[in-house]
Amino acid sequence: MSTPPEATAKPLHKNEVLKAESNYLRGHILQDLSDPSTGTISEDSAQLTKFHGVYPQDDRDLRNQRRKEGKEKAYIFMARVRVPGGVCTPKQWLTLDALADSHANGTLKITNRQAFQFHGILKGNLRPAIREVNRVLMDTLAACGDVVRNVMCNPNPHLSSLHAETLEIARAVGRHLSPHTRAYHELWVEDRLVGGGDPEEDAEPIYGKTYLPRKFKIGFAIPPSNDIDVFANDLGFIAVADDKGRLAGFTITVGGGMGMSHNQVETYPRLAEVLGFCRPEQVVEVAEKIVTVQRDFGDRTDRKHARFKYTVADRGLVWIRNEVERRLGWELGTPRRFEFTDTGDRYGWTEGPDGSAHFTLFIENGRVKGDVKTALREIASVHTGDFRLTPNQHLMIASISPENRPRIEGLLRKHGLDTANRATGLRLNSMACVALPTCGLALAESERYLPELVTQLDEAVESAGLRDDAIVIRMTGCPNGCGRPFLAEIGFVGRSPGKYNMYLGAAFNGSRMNTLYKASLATAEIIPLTQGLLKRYAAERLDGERFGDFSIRVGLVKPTGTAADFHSGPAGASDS
Ligand code: SRM
Ligand code: SF4
Repeated sequence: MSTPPEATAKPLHKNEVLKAESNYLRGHILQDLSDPSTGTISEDSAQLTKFHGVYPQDDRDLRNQRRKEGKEKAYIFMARVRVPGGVCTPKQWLTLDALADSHANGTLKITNRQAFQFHGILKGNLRPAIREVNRVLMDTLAACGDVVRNVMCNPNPHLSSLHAETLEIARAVGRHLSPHTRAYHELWVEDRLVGGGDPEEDAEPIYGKTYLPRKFKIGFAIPPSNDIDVFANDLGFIAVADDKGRLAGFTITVGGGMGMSHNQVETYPRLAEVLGFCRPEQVVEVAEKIVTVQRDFGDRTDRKHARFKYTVADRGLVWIRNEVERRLGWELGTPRRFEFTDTGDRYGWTEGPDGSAHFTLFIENGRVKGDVKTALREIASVHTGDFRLTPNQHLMIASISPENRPRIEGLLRKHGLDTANRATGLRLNSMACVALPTCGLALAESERYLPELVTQLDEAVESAGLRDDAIVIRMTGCPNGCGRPFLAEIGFVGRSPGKYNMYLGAAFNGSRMNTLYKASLATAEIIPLTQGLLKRYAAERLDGERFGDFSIRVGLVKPTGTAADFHSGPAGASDS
């Protein structure tokens, strides 16, 4: 593992020392979890438990009251269960459903990277909950932390014949880039953290002792769907078919990311750029080498500058490609042409050639609770196929056998879920991050506010005749960008309680970012302003023109951050 000379000029960030001295992610986690004097864990352990998929939080709704009462914050934990490619079994669903009630806040959150989150777990319930997750062959390892996160993949088994192969490759990449440390098993599965660890068993051949400078995100897109928002990923693979429709390989993209900080221009969201092409059997090796380039050259002195997007921006695509090829010992191919149509989900029924069927259900912001939770429990009890979490926080009940379909249709009807997908095109294309009350970084509401805002906008949508027009609207409670707001045709980013920056002009297919339209709007201003824009769009749009494109054409904003140039690799070239 080489250390670039320039990286030694500034002192390492303290997290680098913490990781190096943590004995492969053990640190003092066990002692902190066993400490009955507090409901939380120390700051150092909080950094390390992220690698185990666990975040200490507190219920922010209760902060003031607890302060007045002189009590410590209402500490709780979030645990993220990774689900490679978003596929899980009915048995796994039932286990998570029960755990949400017995050990968490009674809800399950489907994230926009095809994982599950439990919120509201008390410290004493953490280990039993995670042990139970592992019992059904799922885990929380590397769901957070400075490692490769849950690898995403388009969830639709019959959207394309490329799907099954691509899903397997995505899973192989996830397995290959999983941390090796035994600490996770000792702590959460076997419930015995052995102090020393075994240096040989623990060794991290890819990551080393200090893992990566920052989180690293990988996704697989299958055109024409860009549901995973491939350009928001550190590393993306875009499936390419040969002229017989078989998987020929992948166009590789690098350097995407959404996060920024308000008023800090040196931080910015960035679209990934096209790096090259590789064949299916080369993907795991390519992913590993790209990750090691970031391991060795990513900024370990400043965590706000530590994502791969900054390494790519600072060093340039040519340098990155040369370095990756040097490590591979062979040259990447010429990127192939790809066309994306949209970033949304295909709701409702789709049918496979074998007679099996799939039902994609709209779940607002991925929060599974109340009647929806009950319905899905009943469906999981009879379903013989699988569940697929979508990158837009929704759920596909997949591979429903012809015999079982009437029962599942009956259950959907019984709980009114057969009509959930009849919401307006605006709501069906809405996405919010979690934000309050659990997210410690939230500056404003998001998951609890966007549904209400959409309801207020729906009237204008209906009266302007836009009911069935898909318009991508996203909100986040802060500029970290979890809801990928900079890729929304209408994006809201929280600044302070009740105030949002409004962005317009992203491409419907996720290939162009939006631009700041108005800063620090109060919610009372947002509603009439957005209603007016929607009405104007309905009246003035060109035939087939998307809202994001319209915003640019009529001069509401200037376009920025386009990936359009990347859509033109030489079609059919095969030099890899
Ligand atoms: Fe995120 C941090 C929730 C997708 C960029 N994200 C957080 C934390 C863990 C807050 C924290 O660090 O204390 C949030 C937990 C809130 C809670 O109470 O649950 C959180 N992020 C989420 C989820 C659950 C949003 C959702 O509603 O679906 C998504 C979980 C995905 C998963 O399963 O792994 C989630 N986060 C994203 C995405 C979208 C994506 O990856 O496609 C992004 C933008 C893409 C990117 O990474 O650039 C994203 N999250 C961030 C950042 C900014 C990172 C940066 O380097 O710029 C943070 C803050 C940080 O890491 O310091 C963050
Ligand atoms: Fe929290 Fe900000 Fe991410 Fe929303 S965007 S979940 S507020 S970190």
